[in-house]
Amino acid sequence: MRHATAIAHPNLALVKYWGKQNLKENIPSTPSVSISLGEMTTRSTVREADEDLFLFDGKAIDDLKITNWLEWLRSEFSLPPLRIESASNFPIQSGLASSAAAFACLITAIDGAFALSLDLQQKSTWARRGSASAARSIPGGWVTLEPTEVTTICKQLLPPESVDIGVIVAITSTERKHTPSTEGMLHTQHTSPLYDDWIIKTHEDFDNAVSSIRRGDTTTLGAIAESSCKRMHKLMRHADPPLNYWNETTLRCIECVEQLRNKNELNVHFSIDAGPQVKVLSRQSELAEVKQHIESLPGVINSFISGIGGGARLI
Ligand code: 2P0
Repeated sequence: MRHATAIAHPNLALVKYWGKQNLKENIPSTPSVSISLGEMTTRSTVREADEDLFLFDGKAIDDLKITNWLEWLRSEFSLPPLRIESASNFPIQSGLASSAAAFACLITAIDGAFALSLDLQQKSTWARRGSASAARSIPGGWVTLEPTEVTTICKQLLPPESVDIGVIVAITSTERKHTPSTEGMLHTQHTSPLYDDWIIKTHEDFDNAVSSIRRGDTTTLGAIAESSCKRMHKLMRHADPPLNYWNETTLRCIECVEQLRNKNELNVHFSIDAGPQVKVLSRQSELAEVKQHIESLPGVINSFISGIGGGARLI
């Protein structure tokens, strides 16, 4: 029986993606930049079986996104029925990019088990067809994802240890998010009057972020990341009806980061995805100090530090 096990990390977009230019191929409207979160890991084992079965943390689940994606993959490759066993060391579907790690891990394990011989770009494309952010979890380190007319180009801009940045992840809720990202994105792009401006500004953010990463300028990069995050959430709040992923603790974390920057003069910036969790970018030498401040806030369930991780890989 053919089988393989892979691991992958979720990624944190410093310049964010929110909106699609091609729904069928799941191609984002804008380029994005991300870092791989090495402390958070999804592990998937794929093996040939008598029928398809998907187990998450040992429990059988029915996931339409995965079923449809497998059907698409089978239209190009001859694959047997699969038993897929996955587990993550972080809460899923709560704004921590679990689907990014999941699809990057799956295509890596399937490629390994059935010798599909996919190169990095092809794996990234298949991961994107499951979840666009998953395309960025294939290379690891500092990653760019750029749309073309028909596909996306994914590149590792720099390897993991190149820039002095770490991340504190603050968990403010373990509930599943109320609006899945795809649904939230389509609703936003169809109803928010700020959408056209978002596209223009995100292209500018992308160019500026790439050059500040290359220069190792973490202050400028942090400011771009924070403003991309704020712009994305403002875009959603202007949708009709408005879309809000934050809770009271999210706001408390934001205030804390602003204080640490303005009063304590720490080089810290926040980023928040489609959920209430807060990620704080900081110099590595200041991570422990920042974590102490964040975890003392009422409502923060727990927090942990993550360095920049590698790409999706077989183990
Ligand atoms: C990102 N997010 O760039 C943005 C920022 C969340 C906020 O990509 O529809 O799960 O499956 O492509 O990739 C989350 O959306 O959405 C996401 P689909 P995905 O990381």
